[in-house]
Amino acid sequence: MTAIEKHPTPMGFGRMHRKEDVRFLRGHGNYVDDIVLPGMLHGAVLRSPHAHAKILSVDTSAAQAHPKVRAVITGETLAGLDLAWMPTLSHDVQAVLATDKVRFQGQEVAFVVAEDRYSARDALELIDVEYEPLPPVVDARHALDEDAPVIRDDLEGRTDNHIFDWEAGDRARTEEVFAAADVVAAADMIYPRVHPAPMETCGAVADLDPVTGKLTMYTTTQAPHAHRTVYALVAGLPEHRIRVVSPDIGGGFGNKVGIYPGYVCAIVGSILTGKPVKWMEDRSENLMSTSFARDYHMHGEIASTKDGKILGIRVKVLADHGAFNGTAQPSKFPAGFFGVFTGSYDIEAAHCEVTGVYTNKAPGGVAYACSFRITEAVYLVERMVDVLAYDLGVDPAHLRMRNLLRAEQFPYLTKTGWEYDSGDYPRALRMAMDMVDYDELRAEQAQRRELNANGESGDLLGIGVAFFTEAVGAGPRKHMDILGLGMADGAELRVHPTGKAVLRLSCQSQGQGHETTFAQIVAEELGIPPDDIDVVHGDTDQTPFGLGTYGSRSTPVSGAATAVVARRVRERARLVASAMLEVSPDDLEWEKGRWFVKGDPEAGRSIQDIAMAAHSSLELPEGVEGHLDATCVYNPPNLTYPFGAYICVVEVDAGTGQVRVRQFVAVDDCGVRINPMIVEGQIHGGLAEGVGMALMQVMAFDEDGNHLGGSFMDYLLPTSMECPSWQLGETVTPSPHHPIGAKGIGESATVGSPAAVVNAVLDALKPYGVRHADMPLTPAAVWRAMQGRPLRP
Ligand code: PCD
Repeated sequence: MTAIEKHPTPMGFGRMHRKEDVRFLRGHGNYVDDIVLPGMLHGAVLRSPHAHAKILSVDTSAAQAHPKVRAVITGETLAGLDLAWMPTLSHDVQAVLATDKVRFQGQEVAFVVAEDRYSARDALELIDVEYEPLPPVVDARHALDEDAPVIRDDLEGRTDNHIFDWEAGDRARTEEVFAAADVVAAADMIYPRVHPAPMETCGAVADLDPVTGKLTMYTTTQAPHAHRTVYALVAGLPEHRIRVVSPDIGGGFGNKVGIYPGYVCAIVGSILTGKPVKWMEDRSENLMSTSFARDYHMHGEIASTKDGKILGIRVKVLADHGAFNGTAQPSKFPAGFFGVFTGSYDIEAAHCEVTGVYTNKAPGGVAYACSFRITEAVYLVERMVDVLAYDLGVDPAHLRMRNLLRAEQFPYLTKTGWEYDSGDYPRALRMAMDMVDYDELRAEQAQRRELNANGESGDLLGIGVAFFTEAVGAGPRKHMDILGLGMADGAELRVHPTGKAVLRLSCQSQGQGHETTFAQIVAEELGIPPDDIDVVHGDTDQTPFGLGTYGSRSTPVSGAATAVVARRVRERARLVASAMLEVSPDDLEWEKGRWFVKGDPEAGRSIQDIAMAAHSSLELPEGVEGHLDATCVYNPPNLTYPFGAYICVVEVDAGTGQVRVRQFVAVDDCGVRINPMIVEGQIHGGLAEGVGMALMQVMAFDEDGNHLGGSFMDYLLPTSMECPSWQLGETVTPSPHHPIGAKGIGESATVGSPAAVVNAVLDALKPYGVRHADMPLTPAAVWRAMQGRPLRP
């Protein structure tokens, strides 16, 4: 069934058109840039042209004299307010506006507030900054060189660019396993710096009411409550006088998790002028200064027996964190959840080491469609398995099938300490292989290779397989926090007298369709039609506290909170129904939408009737105060572990290196699906992102640290032209610890697909003896990889 067909609205889970699309499709969405307040002023940021330079002086007098300028803010101004530096999400500090040095090209140096956006931008050109350029550190591999310039001399006692060392697994045991193995395959690979690049850039309207002292912050944030608490802690503003409103968001993908200097400047601008101040990034500012993702240099090794039983995996990573350590992940995980690099395989030992370094690049390290570095981990292990298959001369799908965890091994404790909750991996891989007709494809490939070798065809055929396990739904609060805030989330459900309901959530949709799916969870639990349930999010004055949406945690955490809260309402409804029917609550039985007397199905009351009675003069039973409303804070007992098997088929033009994705089969298992149509849409989007990263995206820099991808002319987004018609399959292995058995899905396809595409391209190049090549596999990169190599049939 395609999304265009009309689905009848289900009373619970099932395909249902998105409620929010009524406004989106008619152009009635309300984004931050749509917000216009009386007397509102506009801010613009002056950015550094240098990657690394000392600031000698900043002269703002000409800008101040501009007739439409109301304020010019510099690092000095902020230093006076103790706001020149702000904490990052990784216990570092980041300059809001530079005072001493600039540390990456595009860094924020000054902020102009003017009557209109154009004047603000014009006035930026009137600011005169004198810089003394310093040598930059551009290549992370030289960040720890003896003579490397020290980037963070603002930090006391700093003599190098080292940030952290982190390890996981058992080094000694891994060494033993490797020493005894028949085969060890090694490879170096880079997961390049990429960018979430949401359609809507980041921005804010800061409105500090000079009379009440209340700050209202309309902003593009995936985590409104966390932002509010951080503003309170950093700026010393009373938290109850801060309201963060996240209106409609045009895509987040991790880009809207952090707090950016522009937001803080907009707040200071509003304090100084007494007016609301809007600041919206343009595309180049978004690509150059806000959160990048990945940038991992990885050395992987995989050990196996000579007949292909994988024994161990070890990895060394050099992580480029840019000029400020601003990665977004739970505090105890400096390399995010990279620890899941053992992937989906049954192995004996594993070990990894990650070293983080500063370079003169933008800060970030966000979980771009990736639950905290899982994309890097999955890419590593899935490339390593293919490298092993190459060295052993065996089929990569068969090698995977032989080593995948088996259904009876769940719950499975990995060698690095993750407890995978549930899965049946071989079933998913078998389904994907059946869907592409794997043996048939390999036969076609053999024929094609013959033609290639005889010079009768220049089209190479490649088949790429990838299997992934993700860890999403962070997380159990005793292990996971961000800046000390435990990663639980809340839900509140109010049922009005007439049986209509409003659900208030701490998580925040950026396009995922929460207004629909979360209403469907309540509908499933209570039998109230989804159209009768309003979902409210994105306003800290109206919703319960929680850490927000990223790492595909909404369904695992807030989705669970929603199911629990609906069950609490159901239990209260049972007590009210027992009073209405004059029977003991124990004699009542639930069927979707009503309580009825056991053995007498006619004697029942609908949830709507019960809601009215709960607000009426009916004598309520002991312990029921009235109303049916309930709240819940959900502290997940574990993460959820969605998984999938992907097979990609590509054709590569041997003359030009151009890659065409001919076919892509994706079998995903995210447990119980609330809305299969939305789930499929999530997968389609993620697969497209994977094609983008594998074939065309990298945030490149020249040797002076100049950013080479500051627009969509250079930083390419995949379109339908580069994507095939996706073929999806599904298996359903419910999460045993989640109230409705659901696992997250939002990031699965972005996590799993890059390896499938790269494996396919390298499979096509196999006759040339190409064992590995780094993303992005642009025509130039593919062509370069083939050069000078003889074609072997
Ligand atoms: N679901 C269902 N079922 C299941 C699961 C799920 O139905 N089983 C659905 C839900 O409900 C929603 C969706 O689906 O609606 C999704 O989900 P999840 O998985 O839970 O997720 P969330 O949390 O909600 O979200 C988040 C994600 C992320 S994270 C990202 S990147 C991306 C995704 O999401 N982003 C985005 N997707 C999307 N889409 C759109 N449209 N937009 C956007 O922006 Mo990060 O960390 O932030 O990087």
